[in-house]
Amino acid sequence: MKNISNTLLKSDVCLPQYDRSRLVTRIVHLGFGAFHRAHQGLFTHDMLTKTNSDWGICEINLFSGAPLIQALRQQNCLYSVVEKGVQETEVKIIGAVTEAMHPADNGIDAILEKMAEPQVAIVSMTITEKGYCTDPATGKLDINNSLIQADLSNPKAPKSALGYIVQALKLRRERDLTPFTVMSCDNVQENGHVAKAAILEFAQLLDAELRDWIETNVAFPSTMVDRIVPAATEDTLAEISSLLGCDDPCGIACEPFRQWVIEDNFVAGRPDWDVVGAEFVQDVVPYEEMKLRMLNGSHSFLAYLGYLGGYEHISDTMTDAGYRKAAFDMMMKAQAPSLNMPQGTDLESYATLLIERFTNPSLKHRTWQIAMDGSQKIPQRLGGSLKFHLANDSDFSWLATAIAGWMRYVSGVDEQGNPIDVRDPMADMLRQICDQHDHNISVVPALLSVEAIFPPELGQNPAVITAVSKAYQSLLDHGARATVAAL
Ligand code: NAI
Ligand code: CS2
Repeated sequence: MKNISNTLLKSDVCLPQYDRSRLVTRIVHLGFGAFHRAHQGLFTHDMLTKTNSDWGICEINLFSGAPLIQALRQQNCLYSVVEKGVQETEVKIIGAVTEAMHPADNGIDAILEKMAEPQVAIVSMTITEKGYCTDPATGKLDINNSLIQADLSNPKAPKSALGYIVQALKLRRERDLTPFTVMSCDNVQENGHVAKAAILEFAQLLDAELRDWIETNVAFPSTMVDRIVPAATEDTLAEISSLLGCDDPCGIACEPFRQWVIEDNFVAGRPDWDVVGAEFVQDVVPYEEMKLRMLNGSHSFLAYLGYLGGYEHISDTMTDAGYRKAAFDMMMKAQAPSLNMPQGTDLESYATLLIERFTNPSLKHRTWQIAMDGSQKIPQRLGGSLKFHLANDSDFSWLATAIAGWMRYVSGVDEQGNPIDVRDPMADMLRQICDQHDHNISVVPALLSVEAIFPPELGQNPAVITAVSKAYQSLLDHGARATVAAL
């Protein structure tokens, strides 16, 4: 079959300009999703182009995505990334991948053995917020999570990412091998600490000595990752085919912007991603908070209120002056004041650039996609700044409106009475609460009482209940567009 590895590609499409046979699998990545392909995959590819490094990546999907892994293997582990600016489009063929595996094809043991290979130095992850099996409000391991329950009763045949990592580390310890670094690249605040805490807690339930060995020997750097990479649609794949001259089911389109700030804490070496723009720092937390609150917080605001207002894509919301102003104000008035940034950080320029990025009409980033998994996202995107405003008695109406928008959204019915396809691990429970209150304002305190999302200091706070109720009532009375315009 004609594919990216055996076809003459269009003349302006470049194959990797380095000898791929020199690559060794030193990174095992869990989560060959849209984001990783356009971010870590591309950073590694660019680094391989510029240096003599031999760091290659074995791609693994643990759950869905088996066809993607099969397709990747069929095309010699090559795939394309299309960077779409407002005017220009650039196509790159990524050569950094050495292998691709899925438990459904390769079996669990083969994956564990891969992770336990002596030269593997980093296990990285983009497994979505819910992949950490933690309670979203506290960041602690949720031992009632069904994957965790399954892995505790059968640790040699894990299902969760945590289960795979702990079992692979166990094998390495038994074989007297060096451990690997666990590097989370998910939009989770202090993602390294969350991964570490969840892994240690899980290991403790299995084997306290193993837990101590992991704590002493494994590094869990936190990272701030940024690049807008919408899920590929049929249109995206058709456009990629026409740019390449052949199909690429693994192809992905994204914005030109990219940023990666990494805590420099690795136990078995690391690639020099800094030669291609990544930053290694001692403390990632300020960067993570800035990005999660200003970018992701306003993204969630635009996702819920945009969806309810009838806007399909983030770029569509930016054509509405009310949404555009509200998003900028949310960044500057609700989120920026809550941040503690290193001296010289210009948050206003950052916010202006974010609005520009959101406006890019070439990116078809669906409000529905960002609205997904709100129960996992809201605490880290809105919770910290909400605490700041409560302590300072300052205005948080943008945050309250975002929460009210989420509440209206998870009811599962839009402003025209049409069903909403709500995707969230807590969707059924949230829907039940909404149904009990039948779109009545009393749903606000009821949803604010869900402690996995809102800790009591926020959910039971009278100022929060009042502000969210006011915004919710406005959504009921006037709809999303008017509510946003009035902010
Ligand atoms: P995606 O839906 O394309 O990929 C999700 C990946 O996570 C898949 O590989 C899937 O196999 C894996 N996964 C899902 N549930 C899992 C679980 N319970 N355990 C282990 N693996 C699981 O999504 P995409 O766009 O790649 O985003 C993934 C994550 O990357 C996001 O949740 C976010 O944390 C982070 N991210 C995404 C950005 C974007 O613009 N798409 C930008 C910055 C970060
Ligand atoms: C988005 C993010 O899907 C979402 O929740 O807010 O994936 C966003 O596109 C990225 O974090 C940008 O770096």
